[in-house]
Amino acid sequence: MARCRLGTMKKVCFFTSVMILCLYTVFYKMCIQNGNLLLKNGSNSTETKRLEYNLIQCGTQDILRSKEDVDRSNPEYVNQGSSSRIFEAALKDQLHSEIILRINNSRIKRSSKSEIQFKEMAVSKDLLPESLANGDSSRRQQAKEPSIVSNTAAKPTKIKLSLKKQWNSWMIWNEDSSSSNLNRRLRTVKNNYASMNKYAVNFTGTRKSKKLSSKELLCELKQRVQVASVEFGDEPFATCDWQELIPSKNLTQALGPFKTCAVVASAGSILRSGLGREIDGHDAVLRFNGAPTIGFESDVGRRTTIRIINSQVLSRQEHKFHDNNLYRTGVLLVWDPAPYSANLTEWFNHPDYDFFENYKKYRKKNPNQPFYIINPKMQWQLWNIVQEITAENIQRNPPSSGLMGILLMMTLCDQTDVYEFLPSKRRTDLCHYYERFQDQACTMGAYHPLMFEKNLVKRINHGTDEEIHNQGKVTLPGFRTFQCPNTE
Ligand code: NCC
Repeated sequence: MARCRLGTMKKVCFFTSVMILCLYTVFYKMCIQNGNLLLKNGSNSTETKRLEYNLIQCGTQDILRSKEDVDRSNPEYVNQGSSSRIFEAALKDQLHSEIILRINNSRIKRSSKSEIQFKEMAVSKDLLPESLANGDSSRRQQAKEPSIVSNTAAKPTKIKLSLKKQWNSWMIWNEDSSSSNLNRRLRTVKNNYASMNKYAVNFTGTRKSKKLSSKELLCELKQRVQVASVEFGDEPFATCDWQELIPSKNLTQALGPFKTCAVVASAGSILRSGLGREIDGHDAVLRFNGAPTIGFESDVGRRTTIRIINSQVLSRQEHKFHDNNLYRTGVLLVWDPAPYSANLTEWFNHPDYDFFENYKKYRKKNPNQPFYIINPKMQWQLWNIVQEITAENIQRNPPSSGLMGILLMMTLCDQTDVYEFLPSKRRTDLCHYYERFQDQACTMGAYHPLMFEKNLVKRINHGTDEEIHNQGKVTLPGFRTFQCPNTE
């Protein structure tokens, strides 16, 4: 009897083991093969590429221009001054976020942790904000995971390897990016700015019903955007003190023409690019705000021909504009957002940041360094075009310094190479190559309609996708080098 029971038990055990083995094999095959298949099938469709690109759109912070914006847009946001708080708030979001890839109604859900395998070259540990390094260890552990690529990450599984391969080859900016590509938080900020209308934007243009060709778009820029600086004699800059302060030669007389120019965006992704030598090989190099060269020469180069700064840099104490040697090199240009329809006098009486006194002070101290004030009409001429080629309402704020710099160089140079404005394969949430805080808003835009600016630049690129991928490089023709109908 006992022997019989033993026999039955042996049989049950055997069959159960076989069943488990079979189920395991079937389950394993389904997971791995379906995962790869879904991605392979998706590899031809632009929709899938777009969705794949969206995978990096998780985890956010917002760059807001002023305290006023912070209050109006969302009380929980803080500005750059407290970047560690921003950083921690964003990490909370990242930890809650899941990346969802929808392909043919199927969904592959990945936790934020697996995003680590997706980002090829993000941020190394030494770039982490001190706020994290000082936090309690369990939280630190948790917080680091979504934002750091560990060189010693556990061996990726087959599915992760497959995803990574696709990712690398698709890391090209989608020129039709829309707010659906933004995470929820950045989308909300964008919508708030689109309705806030701080500068009383009264857009009367029409949205382009058909997509303009690259050439048509270039002609719109060439014919409608006037790159100009404030000149002595323009009201209210007609008094004697201004005569001494505004450079006597205007922008285009003083600068250029150049054959080749480089525009260096300040994005963190330029770190470890080794682009320094190539950038310095251009006839003129443009940089932005407080972007340094010392200590970063191999990635960003050492020459600075022109520096565009926004009015915050000139007005806010923390930038130490008068004392920092960084600003002593090259030609300076400052811009400040003006109301959409304001004339120079109205703007002068109500600038966004009151930089005029500091401008005067700097000019008196450094009379030999050319320093221009950009005529604010340029920013809205440019904004109008970005809005017209975009199907949705963009932020009703001026474009970033980046797009203004690009337009300036297209005016002065026969060829302009722009670096890391469109993110390369090194894409990271690290806001600037010279600072430690991370904020996706720096690349995608919060206050500025930056994502839409990037769409425009992608559409007029004369370079290749490989160059965007490897060098974050876009090549743009100078306005002098092509003709447009009905003008020349
Ligand atoms: O960050 P910022 O720009 O100085 O960068 C210069 C230009 O590089 C491009 N960029 C930057 C970072 C990134 N991750 N991706 C990018 O594409 C953008 O085109 C950007 O214009 C500005 O436009 O003037 C801005 O200035 C800063 C800030 O005022 C200055 O750095 C001085 O501290 C703004 N940040 C804040 O106001 C908090 C930023 O929104 C725009």
